[in-house]
Amino acid sequence: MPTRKENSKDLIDLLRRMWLIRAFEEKVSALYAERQIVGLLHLGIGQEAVAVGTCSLLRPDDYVFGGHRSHGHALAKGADVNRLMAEIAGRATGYCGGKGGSMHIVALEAGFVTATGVVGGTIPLALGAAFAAKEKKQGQVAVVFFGDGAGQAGPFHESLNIASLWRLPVIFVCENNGYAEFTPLSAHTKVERLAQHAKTYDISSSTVDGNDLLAVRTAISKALGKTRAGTGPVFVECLTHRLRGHYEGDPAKYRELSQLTQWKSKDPVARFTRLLKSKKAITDNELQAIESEARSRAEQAAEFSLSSPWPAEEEVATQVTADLP
Ligand SMILES: Cc1ncc(C[n+]2csc(CCOP(=O)(O)OP(=O)(O)O)c2C)c(N)n1
Repeated sequence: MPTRKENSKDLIDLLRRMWLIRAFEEKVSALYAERQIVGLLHLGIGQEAVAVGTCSLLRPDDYVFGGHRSHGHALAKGADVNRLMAEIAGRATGYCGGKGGSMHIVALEAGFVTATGVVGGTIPLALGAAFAAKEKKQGQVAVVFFGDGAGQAGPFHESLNIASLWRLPVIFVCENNGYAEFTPLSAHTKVERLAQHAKTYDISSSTVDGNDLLAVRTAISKALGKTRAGTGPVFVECLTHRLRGHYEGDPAKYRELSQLTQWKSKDPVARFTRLLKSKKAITDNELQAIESEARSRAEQAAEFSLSSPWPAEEEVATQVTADLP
């Protein structure tokens, strides 16, 4: 743990990034409860350390891909808070003109290439970006976030095989949160650690505590060192848990209360806060300021979104297919 003098500013910045995601998603949840936001909503509350631990080490020109639970990944890569919230709220000022919604975020200027509701769907797409990065020879990498459920999908296995074979600069970040929708890991695979699959395909891998921000950063930093050096893909499995249901409104009866309580005690935001406090790297005033700044940023984004127009009727059929050059 660095001393306050060394780089407490950097550590505080990491906490600030996690708080922005937490405040953003809590605001989205509140708007959903008020029916100001509709549709399916999957929140990553409790998983912020994976997004921030990973993206805080990336270059602006690195490519990031997400899935159905990716608000945090997009924010961590630098997506605009207003445009992201507006997209989730289905407004014309959103990243995809309000037609993509929560599961289809694209924030290209931030290097967040795309997300999808198709489980495992962006894993092969990340390989495409990695292939392009390899050709360009500028040291860029592609990072793809996915859950343990995606690890049972065909494209996951095909992608690991090709990435390894072609030594593509891609980092597979598996958020193993113990559930695929309502199904516990033990009921959808015999493979308890998803990193085992990486070994099958001769890919360097590690499994880390995904609620420990610094542990995630250490693993990703090592992965980046290898990948940027041209040695091929790396697989990082982060053990974590979502503190909400699979989707907002999910009663989550499949999960024991004791399990939830246990994971709440490992909440990554509170945990990193405790660490910084124990090392006297942050004051109570600084902590308060970080939380209130994040909450007011989320409030502003909500105001921006709800005062934005809906997509125009004539826009319905646009952006449906890609225009090939
Ligand atoms: C190809 C495909 N199959 C099934 C679904 C339905 N589905 C939505 S989320 C989900 C579970 C995904 O679990 P995981 O990959 O672990 O991600 P998590 O929800 O835990 O973040 C499933 C099966 C889907 N969206 N796409």
